[in-house]
Amino acid sequence: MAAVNQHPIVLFHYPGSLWAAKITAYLALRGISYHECIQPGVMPRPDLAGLNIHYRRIPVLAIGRDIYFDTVLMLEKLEQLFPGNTLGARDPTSRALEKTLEKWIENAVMPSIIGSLPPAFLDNEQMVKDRRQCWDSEISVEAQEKGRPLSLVNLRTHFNFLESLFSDDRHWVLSTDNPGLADIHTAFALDWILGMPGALPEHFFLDEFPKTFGYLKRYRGVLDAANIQGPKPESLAGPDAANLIIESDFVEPEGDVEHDPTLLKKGQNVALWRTDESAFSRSINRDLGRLSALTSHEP
Ligand SMILES: N[C@@H](CCC(=O)N[C@@H](CS)C(=O)NCC(=O)O)C(=O)O
Repeated sequence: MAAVNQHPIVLFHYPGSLWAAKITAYLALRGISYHECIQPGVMPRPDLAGLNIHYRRIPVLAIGRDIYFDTVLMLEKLEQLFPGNTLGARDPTSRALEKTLEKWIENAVMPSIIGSLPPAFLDNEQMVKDRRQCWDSEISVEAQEKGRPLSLVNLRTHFNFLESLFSDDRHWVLSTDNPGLADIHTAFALDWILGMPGALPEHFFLDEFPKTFGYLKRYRGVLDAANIQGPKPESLAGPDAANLIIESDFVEPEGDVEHDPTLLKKGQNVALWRTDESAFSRSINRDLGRLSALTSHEP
């Protein structure tokens, strides 16, 4: 098998994608070279369908011929497969805190961020029509207007939590010298909404949470510097990205189905879909294949 850094990385994403910002930040902070294949912001995505991928979320990451869905898995793989200047915490307590922050942002902070977006953000018929296929919740300018006050109140409590974390003037979440994975988890989504002029009410948070704003400014500064100094992603058209992936070797060994509590067996035909999408989305955005591996890390 070739050394892992000889395997190309291809990131499928679109500009403005909140979750893709997390992966691009990670790659930039580590100075890892990659290719990108820019996708439409709405379905269909023929470049992915051409690779027989029906998962509808962005980003999608290929390392060699292996394709990874969901940033949780992508970050774990990049940490494992590309040793050297990794960004993850080393000791068990910090690692546990890092994971907890990842989940806190995804499950608690993210809904407040999305709910805090100005209703005008949804004044896009094509995008609203597309996202209604994916989610069961009501998506409209009116629903956004109605839900926004609660989201802003919740967002304020999240800022409050961070303000107390930074009260001792630490620079980074785990008091490290440089930003680590815990900082990417904590900052990427807040950085995304702050980068959207007028998304948060002016001075609503700024006066109350100066240390958190200082932290987010630091994060943005380090990221801007890494983007200027580091390798620029090489853009590929869909067919070129597909060829590069198909002609690459698998980067990971095939693996096994380990003690699966639902008794799935290696080699069995399976369908894969996200459980957090609408019934309609689950019925069409599902991937079919033969099960190779299933572990407690990759359930
Ligand atoms: N948990 C997923 C979330 C990905 C996600 O929701 N991405 C958004 C874009 S930022 C998305 O795909 N929305 C629906 C779409 O673009 O079709 C991850 O970590 O990768």
